[in-house]
Amino acid sequence: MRVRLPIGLILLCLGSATSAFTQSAKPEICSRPAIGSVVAEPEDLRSQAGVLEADLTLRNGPAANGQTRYCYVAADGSVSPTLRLQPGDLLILHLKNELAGPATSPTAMRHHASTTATADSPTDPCLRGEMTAFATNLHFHGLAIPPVCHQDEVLKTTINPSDAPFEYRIRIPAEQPPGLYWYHPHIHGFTNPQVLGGASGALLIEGIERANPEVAGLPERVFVIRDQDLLNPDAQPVQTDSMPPPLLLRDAEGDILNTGTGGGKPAKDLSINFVPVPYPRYLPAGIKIRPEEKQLWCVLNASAITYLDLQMLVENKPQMLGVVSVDGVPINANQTAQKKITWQSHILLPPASRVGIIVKGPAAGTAASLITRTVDTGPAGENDPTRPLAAIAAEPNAPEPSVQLATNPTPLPRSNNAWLGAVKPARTRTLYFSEHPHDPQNPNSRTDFYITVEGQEPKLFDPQDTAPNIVVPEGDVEDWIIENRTRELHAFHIHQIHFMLEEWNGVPIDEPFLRDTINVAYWDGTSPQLPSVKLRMDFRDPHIVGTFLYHCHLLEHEDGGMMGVIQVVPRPAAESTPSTQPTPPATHR
Ligand SMILES: [Cu+2]
Repeated sequence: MRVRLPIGLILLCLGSATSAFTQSAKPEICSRPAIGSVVAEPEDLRSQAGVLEADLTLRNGPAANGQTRYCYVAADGSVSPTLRLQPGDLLILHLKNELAGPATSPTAMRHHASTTATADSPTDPCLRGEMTAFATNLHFHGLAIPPVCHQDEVLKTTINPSDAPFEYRIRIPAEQPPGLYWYHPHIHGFTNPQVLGGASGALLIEGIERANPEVAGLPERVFVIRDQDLLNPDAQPVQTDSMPPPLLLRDAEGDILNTGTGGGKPAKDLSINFVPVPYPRYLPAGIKIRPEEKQLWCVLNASAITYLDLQMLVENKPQMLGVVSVDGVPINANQTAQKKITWQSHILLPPASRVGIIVKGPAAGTAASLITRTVDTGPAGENDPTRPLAAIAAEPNAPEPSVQLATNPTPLPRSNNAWLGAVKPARTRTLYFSEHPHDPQNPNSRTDFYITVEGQEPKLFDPQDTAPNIVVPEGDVEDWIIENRTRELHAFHIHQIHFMLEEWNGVPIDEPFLRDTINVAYWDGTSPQLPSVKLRMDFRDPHIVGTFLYHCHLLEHEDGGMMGVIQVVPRPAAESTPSTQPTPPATHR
């Protein structure tokens, strides 16, 4: 699709061509490990005496193939470090924006007339609200922290390259469940190019061994799986059988559509801790582990659009993986049930989801690998074929991970909150995903992406119109039914809170944990019954009062408009909140 660049952007591109992008003597910005190299853990930035204060700089730069890479760089040079904190700690980040160059995407350009800040933009980054290709901000995905500027506010907060370092000052709630969270930019219209380019990092709330003694003493590792544009977009698939190569069609975003075969050219390449595993040969990264050693792996799918279905193979046989946490929340942390591990042979991870898994190293001398299996994303979805991520080598001298969980942890106190599943919802709402191609006959025509509260007019998210689509009193619990009226998967995410999956396509589910991101199945095009999830939404936490977002976490869809605004309004002081009451809940207005 032809895109017309605004004059300002053209001038900026020309200006930057001689500054940030062509000085060959400088070291490569956001350089990446070699294909096939051994996976290194991200560096840890750890809180001390209850405080983690750190400088982070967001940079970008061109790769040899012309793609734009993004990365966070800490003062010590570490790239996209893991922020490690304890519940109750203070996190102080000074974020400097050093974005430069021709860094925009056709997806973003289509939806936004302007990609550069205007001359009269507000000087206060908290009030600016101008989403441009060179602006950035931070979202702390999964944390139950206030949606206000300098904490976790992304509707207005925009930090420009000319700004001084911007301070984030966040108190991790004492009740924040121990597990894996993450940080990434959230500039509407430009989140996709920044995250796809690599702008993401892990945030780990330590102490899962206090919620689950079965992981006490285990070495802990962090793996961040990201997607990126294909390094070899013109290569033909390497066929491993006699199947004819599948017909490749592209959607309006230029992504290769789901072939439905499990093979063929993927829509995106993948990397693991930035080690690329590119199509078409998928030379795996290397993971070393001592033979039969048990480890806790904290895995984040930081992909912009790629679904993962993780599996570990030993001698080509799937291994059972012990899931101990999902989206940062330990399994059965607050219930009397004793089962704190669920064993699975493969784990679906939509974009933005995390999982903590107990993994056992293979016996010495056996071949093992970490793969992602194909995900059927629907006829309008992207092609996510089966492919390896890493070859796992069992070596007696493999280096031990730098983090080892406490061997004799103090158990976490039980939450005073009633289990979400036992609280009566105040009301039920229905929301639905829908898409509208401008030319239904042309799969390459522009598509608008919507998430709509039933009864309201479908409307593309507009950062200039932040009137809430949904208003909820603090303290309430609601049931939300999220329908998918499209022919591809979507991943529903809401900021600030976690929710409980109650029903999957109308079938009751009993999950003893919470999520902040959930896959919604695609519509087959004929069934009268639309695919849906029913979620119990928890607005009891007073920390989250304010205005924030819910959206699809497939970032092309989010940038394309599939996002809405919710406001949690404070409950009058005279009215007691039902947050600490057991069932039956207090009455609701
Ligand atoms: Cu979506």
